[in-house]
Amino acid sequence: MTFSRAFKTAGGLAIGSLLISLSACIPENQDETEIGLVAQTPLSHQSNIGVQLFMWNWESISKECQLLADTGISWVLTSPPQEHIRGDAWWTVYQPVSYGLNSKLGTTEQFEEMVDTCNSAGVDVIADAVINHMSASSNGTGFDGTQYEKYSYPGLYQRDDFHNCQLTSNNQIQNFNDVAQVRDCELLGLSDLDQGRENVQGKITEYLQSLLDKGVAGFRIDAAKHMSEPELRQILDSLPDEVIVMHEVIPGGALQPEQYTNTGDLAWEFGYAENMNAFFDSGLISTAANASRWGEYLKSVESIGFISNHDTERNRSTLSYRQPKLFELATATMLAETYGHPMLYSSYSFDDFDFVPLGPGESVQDVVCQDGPKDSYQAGQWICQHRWTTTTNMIQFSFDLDREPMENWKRDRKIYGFSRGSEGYFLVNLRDEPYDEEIQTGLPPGVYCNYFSSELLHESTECSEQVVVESDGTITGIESLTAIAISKQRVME
Ligand code: LM2
Ligand code: CA
Repeated sequence: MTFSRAFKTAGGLAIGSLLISLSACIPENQDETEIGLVAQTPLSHQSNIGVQLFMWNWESISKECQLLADTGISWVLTSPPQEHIRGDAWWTVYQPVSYGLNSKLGTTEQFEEMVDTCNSAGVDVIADAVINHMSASSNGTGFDGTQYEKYSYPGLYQRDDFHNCQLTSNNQIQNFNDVAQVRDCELLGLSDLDQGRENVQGKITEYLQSLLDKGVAGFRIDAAKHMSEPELRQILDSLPDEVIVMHEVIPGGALQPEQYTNTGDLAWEFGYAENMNAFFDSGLISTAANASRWGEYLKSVESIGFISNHDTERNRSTLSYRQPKLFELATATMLAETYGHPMLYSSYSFDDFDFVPLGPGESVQDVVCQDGPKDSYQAGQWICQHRWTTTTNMIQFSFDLDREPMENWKRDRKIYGFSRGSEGYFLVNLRDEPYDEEIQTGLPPGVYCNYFSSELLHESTECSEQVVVESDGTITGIESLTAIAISKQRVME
């Protein structure tokens, strides 16, 4: 399973006066391992940049899709589309009670409209599939009126369809090193589906297929680690070949993401996000940014790199909008590096774990992107990180540098840089002060446009911030807390 669909539908993207040809992208089925050196310098798959629009309702995503396409984003990850328990918290959507689509994120019609709009714009929709479990409450009425009990959902599942692991006192997972517990006991007390049963496989397949029929391109498999890989495989194998599958497997304990990607599926590389956090937050960039760090990751071709997601921004294991400057620089670095399929993260500000901006009837409010300073958000404001100019410009950088390898590393305390072949150079300064030393870029002399900090790179070819490369290929200095991203494709003189 590959991103072939995205390649086919995206074609060429016109951005202002620029035409980005996606035909220069990686040919289908090309395996990076053939090229070698993958552990040191993974090759680029950056033409498949995605964004998680966390808790964006269907109407808001619909309205955003053309803009995503214009920026060069080719897939969007939505929050889970299915009926869920009632309640004010965002996480009610992770407790399904039926596979109907009316939810706090919108109606069935709004979901269909979103998928159609995004597909027409050339943006694939990846739906978050919560198929490990149902709900945790003993009984209740769902968002759309479904009457349920923890182990009984009308027309769907009955007691026998759930695991009863009997391995722990309360049937909940207690030891994450015990594979049987991780798979068969209850995650957070959520009733745990038995994916070995024919009825369960059938109902899940039907649900996923119904989303595909509406035009969804693929799925994030929520809590993949908590399902038996062969049983999950049986379900996924019954879907068409071109379906994109992204497993969420948080490493640690007995199971690792590698165990889920052996049929060409993708998985998030949590280590990448945590490592970015470690060296952006602590400044230990010179050690952490060692090329050998790639070796510990999932193969680039099967991984999704990211800076933050909805869980990690809450448990603070990664950077988040709370450190806007570092988040912005880390996102730029991800887009400049060549690892994996980058996923951007776009969220709202909160001061309480459970909070999501709601309107009437527990429905999520329409998104209004907040303009203004990045360091003073009020709870409930939508941050729309994917619209930040530095980010949209760096998407352009990643297209312009395409498959050029990372080389010619520069590492110093809180300074990290590398060239992209002989075509471009990227440098970031995390110090509270300017860095004055000469840095070798390997580029021919000239006045280059700095993608990172120039205004409106997408709307015009004008360049508001220029960088001079001297006759010996060096640049001198970089301001505090900023980045320089230059390429031969944007030389001013
Ligand atoms: C995931 N990946 O594997 C999601 O990324 C993560 O966001 C989900 O947790 C989790 N797995 C289950 O799908 C979220 C949220 C939890 C929340 C659950 C269930 O992070 O806090 O748990 O959804 O809605 C909530 C309460 C928790 C309670 C549980 C059951 O926060 O305190 O546990 O419901 O009642 C007793
Ligand atoms: Ca399970």
